[in-house]
Amino acid sequence: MSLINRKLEHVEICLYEDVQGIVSTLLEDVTLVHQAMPKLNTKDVDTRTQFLGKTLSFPLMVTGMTGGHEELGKVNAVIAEVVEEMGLAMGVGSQRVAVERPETAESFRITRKMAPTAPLVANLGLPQVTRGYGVKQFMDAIQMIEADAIAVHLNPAQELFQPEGEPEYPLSALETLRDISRELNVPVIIKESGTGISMETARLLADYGFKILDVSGQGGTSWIAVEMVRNKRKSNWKYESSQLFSGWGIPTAASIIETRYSVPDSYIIASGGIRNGLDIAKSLSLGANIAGMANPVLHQAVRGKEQLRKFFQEVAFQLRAAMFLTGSRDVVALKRVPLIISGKLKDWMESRGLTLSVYESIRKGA
Ligand code: IPR
Repeated sequence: MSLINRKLEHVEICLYEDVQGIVSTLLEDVTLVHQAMPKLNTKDVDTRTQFLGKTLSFPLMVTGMTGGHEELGKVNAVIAEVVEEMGLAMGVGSQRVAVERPETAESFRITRKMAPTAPLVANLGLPQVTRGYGVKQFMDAIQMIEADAIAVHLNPAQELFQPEGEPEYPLSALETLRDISRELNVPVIIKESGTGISMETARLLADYGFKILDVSGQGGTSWIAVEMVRNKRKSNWKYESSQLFSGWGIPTAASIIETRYSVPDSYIIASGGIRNGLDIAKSLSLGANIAGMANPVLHQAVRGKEQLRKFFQEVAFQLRAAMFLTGSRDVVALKRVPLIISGKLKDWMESRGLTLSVYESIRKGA
């Protein structure tokens, strides 16, 4: 199957197959403590934040999803136009397809045309670094959308179960990436792909100088499940194994905690199963700097700009509501709100040697 067809099939599966929320983010185990006397008016709540030197109207990035075909370019155009209008940030899908098949580059370029001022994030995979990508290919991807940063995705689980996958993750890839990053004019974001970043991985990435981390935890789109569907369609021998592992990973809430704990000065993007403004508020209160959302945006974008606009307006209202009801005047204040961590998330923390009291001081200081 060609790379372009794979791009189309991935989006089709995310839209029409059951590959969502196979396991939980564990954000349901986080309770923000209600304040009956918030000490402010709703209009005083300031949801703005800084990202890549630009101001977001509220802390949300549409994380990288697609590109590589004319039809996928149309989806990117809708998202980019609404993102620009609403003061948000946006990432594009893996640009390997456009680096290798330049005739598809327009499906990515369109994002900068439709979003001339929004923070835009380019995207390539770490496996490409192992296979010879260097500064030139990175610069191609960055210049293609005049990006403000480039995300490098880690997807060992997805590659492993992908019928045509190439799961190559030697430590030398990180060394090469560090060398490449020194030649770039924009920062590198390291992002997972739905299976989360652990404290060991976060520390390792920080040791190599990578401290902007998109946790992309478990609880949203399972890319192992996406490949499971593809394995089934192809009657591939990996089908049953991909089914067995479809719930593999670190829940998003746990991944935020692990990352903040192990790299206190990291910039954290919370993604993986973020579905509404309350999820964003909980993620920020756990220690994330902004949140990222993909699949719900895709579903609205294919229905058109007006649908997507309404969706973002509602998400912004939900975030504002959570901030108001916790007495948080701005997004930094969310880090200091009292919260209850219970259930599996509490168990997770205990098993990983993280006491609530130690974590309290870390998230408040972040
Ligand atoms: P590449 O980079 O090979 O085009 O990516 P892929 O098709 O293996 O997977 C892209 C989606 C992932 C990163 C969730």
